[in-house]
Amino acid sequence: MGWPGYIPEDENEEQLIRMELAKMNLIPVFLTAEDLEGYYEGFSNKVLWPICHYRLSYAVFEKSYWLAYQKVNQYFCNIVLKQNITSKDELRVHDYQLMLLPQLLRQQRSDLTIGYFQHIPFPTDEIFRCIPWRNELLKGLLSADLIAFHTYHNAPNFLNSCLNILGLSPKNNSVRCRDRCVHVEVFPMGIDFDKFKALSCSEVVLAKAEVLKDQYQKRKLILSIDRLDSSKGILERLSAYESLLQQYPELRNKVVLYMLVVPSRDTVTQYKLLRGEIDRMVGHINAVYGSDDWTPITYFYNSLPVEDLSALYIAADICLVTSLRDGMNLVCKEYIASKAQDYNGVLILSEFAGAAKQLSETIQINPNAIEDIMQAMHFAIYMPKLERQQRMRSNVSMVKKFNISHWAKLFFARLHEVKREQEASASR
Ligand code: GDG
Repeated sequence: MGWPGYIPEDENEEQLIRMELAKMNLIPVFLTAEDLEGYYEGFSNKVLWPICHYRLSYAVFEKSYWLAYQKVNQYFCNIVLKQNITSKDELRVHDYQLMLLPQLLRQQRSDLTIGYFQHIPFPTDEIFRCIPWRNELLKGLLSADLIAFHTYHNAPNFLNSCLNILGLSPKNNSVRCRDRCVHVEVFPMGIDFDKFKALSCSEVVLAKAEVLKDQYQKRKLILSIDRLDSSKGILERLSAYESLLQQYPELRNKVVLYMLVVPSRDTVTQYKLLRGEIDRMVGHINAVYGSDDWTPITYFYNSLPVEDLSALYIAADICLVTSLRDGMNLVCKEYIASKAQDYNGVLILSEFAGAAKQLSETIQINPNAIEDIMQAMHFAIYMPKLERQQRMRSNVSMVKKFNISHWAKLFFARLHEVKREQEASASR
């Protein structure tokens, strides 16, 4: 169940969407433009997203956003409960847009098994407590049986918020809330490794990758792919690339930064401003350093079919991820899976992306240190082939092993187990 990402024009269209999604066993939750403004653009993206990504100054604590967030969470709850759910079913609530949903469901149905997975970071309690409605949000989550995050430090951050905001003392990795024990654990998400590996062997994709390689000839191709978002460190990346061209003029005409920025939330003012700033910096770098036969940055602001994405992964010599904060970052894992044939690629990865905790054989950088990103690019460009392949081999085996099915299996099995423990303790 989820918002289909679209507002139907009329009831006929709504019905059509409903029927199409039903074929895939999906149920749409339709939202109005007003809901989206207050709930999605407002509370989700102007309060929770910046707070969870440590961008306190971007947060707008507007009461109307909070009201819309409560209303839409209640609306989701109503639709979930209409589905004839039995106590054998398990509900898995995904992400920060639905933090109140576990409690709303629990109030109606004490028998349900509810897991919550947060895809973005959970900040320290000192940041989280800035939200005027922090108590309600924490209580909303604490009706789940299992609360899960991508990486280790998020769990203690959440438990510290329970302690310092609600006064609930954690015990190991759990916290007692009323009569229930809520487990707070970590399940790093993976990707569909086989899908990206298979794509990278397909004829269509290989042909597209050849076209790209021809287009850029022997130049080193540095790739970045992310949604338009200040948390992705796009401006920092551009500054570092400019420093590279300044400090190492011999690299001019020998490298290209291929930057794909996928449109996202660009009706939100901060995102609009970011987009303008990216346009300005790209224009500046291309104008100052470019020449008749070389454009330093190829920049697209759109989204591509997955085959094109895969061709970019294959063609790229280096993948550059500069997130200032990132729950996990799947792009870097997709890049690695696409290198499972020849292991010929280098990943530069922000230490603030969850993936950095798993991928030790990457060049890790502090994305706020422009000089470090620049030196990492220089190092990656000249890394000998043997070292590139050794590092990539190790990264490939991590991404292959901890893939999406592995994640799902662990998370779902643990949710089962937690529920059984709770039932056992209730019957004692
Ligand atoms: C959130 C968290 C966490 C991108 N451009 C295109 C396209 N994509 C796909 C990528 C990748 C996904 O979008 C982006 O995933 P990320 O993980 O990199 O980032 P977020 O969107 O911010 O995701 C993040 C994630 O949730 C999962 O828990 O890792 O930390 O912020 O799969 O391939 N796909 C296609 N065309 C594009 O142009 N087809």
